[in-house]
Amino acid sequence: MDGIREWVGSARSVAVLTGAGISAESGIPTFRGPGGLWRTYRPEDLATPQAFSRDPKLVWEWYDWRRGLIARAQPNPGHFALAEMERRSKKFALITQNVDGLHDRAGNRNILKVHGDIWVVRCAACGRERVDERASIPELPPRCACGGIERPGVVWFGESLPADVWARAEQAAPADLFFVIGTSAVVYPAAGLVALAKSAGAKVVEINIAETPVSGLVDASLRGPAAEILPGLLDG
Ligand code: BJW
Ligand code: ZN
Repeated sequence: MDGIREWVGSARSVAVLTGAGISAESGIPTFRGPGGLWRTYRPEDLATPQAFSRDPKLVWEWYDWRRGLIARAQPNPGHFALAEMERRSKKFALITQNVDGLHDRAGNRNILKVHGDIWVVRCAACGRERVDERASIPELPPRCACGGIERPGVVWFGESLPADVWARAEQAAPADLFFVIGTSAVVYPAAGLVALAKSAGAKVVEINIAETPVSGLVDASLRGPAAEILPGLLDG
């Protein structure tokens, strides 16, 4: 821990990749692992463009349920520690796979949402986007002024990541210090940022309660809940 605290203190640039595990202690279910969403729901029924074309109402009901959960949740000490880390860093980028917006609510500024944002809705017909922060949308699926069906502004399997955001993530990853936090690191291309950072010479630190496919690649592994470990990296 002491060595990593020093890395945090001396790094000229820091990049962080987060996944669902950082929001677990805010009460938001992860995707994989015990209690994960994919234990109850099949990704292909809910998180693909094909699923949405087949049954937009079903997909929306699932997202509406998650919006309600997220609206009631609060950022946890892990999120707040990352906001503090950004304030203390000369150069900092927070690359997140999460769509929940808890990093924004904790106070981070340079956030790259590579899998989109659950509070954004986009017309599937004309592409118009709007922010809708209602915890529950009264009529599902919602419709655009053009008459088209709107969809959640998230990235589903088989879809490309937003090109501009992804380009900025690839630029930010080769920092002095790279944290990979609370992600199973199985979903690509996001998981590939870890190897990108490592091969560019970054010191890579993983924070996770369990081993992942990138554990063998990193310079240090901190095993435990992110909300407990992250605040400790800023002490002293
Ligand atoms: C804690 C903790 C605590 C718990 N403290 N830790 C090979 C075969 C088939 C497909 C592919 C393939 N290779 C690549 C692909 C494509 C596919 C992919 O990666 N598939 C693999 C799964 C096999 N990728 C894509 O399709 C991507 N697009 C793409 O590649 O475009 C190019 C393309 C275009 C056209 C055709 C083909 C390619 C898009 C991926 C989109 C992912 N979307 C989702 C849903 C987002 C919206 C929503 O939220 O509903 O993103 S899926 C889901 O997984 C979500 C997450 O962001 C993502 C990653 O999950 P994450 O965050 O890692 O969560 P978990 O649950 O997996 O892990 C939690 C971790 O936390 C665990 O490790 C725990 O131990 C830990 N943890 N509590 C610290 N307290
Ligand atoms: Zn429209």
